[in-house]
Amino acid sequence: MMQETQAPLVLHNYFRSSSAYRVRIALHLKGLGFAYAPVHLSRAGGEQFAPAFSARNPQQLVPVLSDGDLQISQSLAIIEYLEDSYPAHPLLPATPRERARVRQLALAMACDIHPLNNLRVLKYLSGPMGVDEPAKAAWINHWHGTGLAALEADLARDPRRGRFCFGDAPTMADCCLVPQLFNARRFGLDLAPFPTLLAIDAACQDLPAFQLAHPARQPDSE
Ligand SMILES: N[C@@H](CCC(=O)N[C@@H](CS)C(=O)NCC(=O)O)C(=O)O
Repeated sequence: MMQETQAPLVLHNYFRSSSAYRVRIALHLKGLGFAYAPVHLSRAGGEQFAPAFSARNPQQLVPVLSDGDLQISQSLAIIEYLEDSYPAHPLLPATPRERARVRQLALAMACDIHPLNNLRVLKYLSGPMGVDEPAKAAWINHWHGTGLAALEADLARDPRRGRFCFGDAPTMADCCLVPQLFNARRFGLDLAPFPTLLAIDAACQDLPAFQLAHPARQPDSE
């Protein structure tokens, strides 16, 4: 169900960006319409470095959400903004203790897994650092594997887990998990050691919001 917004929300993003994928899931879970503004991260040296985009986000990273004259970067700040502005279809649970738990899971992915395998880090490894392709692949899989193993151990024993990371409705943690697993698969990591994560991923993939947000469904998909 699409919801009217005061100013059209515009998501500056890239189909394969896992940070942008998080926000697309959140927008669709909340039923919010948005305009899709593609930013190609490698064409012409990377459109994130173009002056117009750098002015929007000096970090030169997607996603950025524009809401009228407001520009918000950082996917979790965007999701929290959506949560505060559009409380229907909540992505955080009700109590401080529960919200801390969901944020803990989301931040483990957004702060400790994703940044080590981000495009600019990989480009720096293969460029100035002179790392060859097998060593780069080992780096990617090491940091994905380490982070996902900790998440698996945590979620497997957690009684608060339900069909999703927290309970039986998707939260901000699931918005982060599905893109992170998409990335891990793309880089060829064997996910068999993470059955709990795979079960949650499967539950998410059943929901239209996650299907609509998938990289393959985006207008700039290649
Ligand atoms: N912590 C940021 C990370 C943003 C980020 O790293 N975006 C990546 C795509 S997933 C990007 O724009 N990379 C461009 C580059 O590395 O040059 C967030 O959660 O939004």
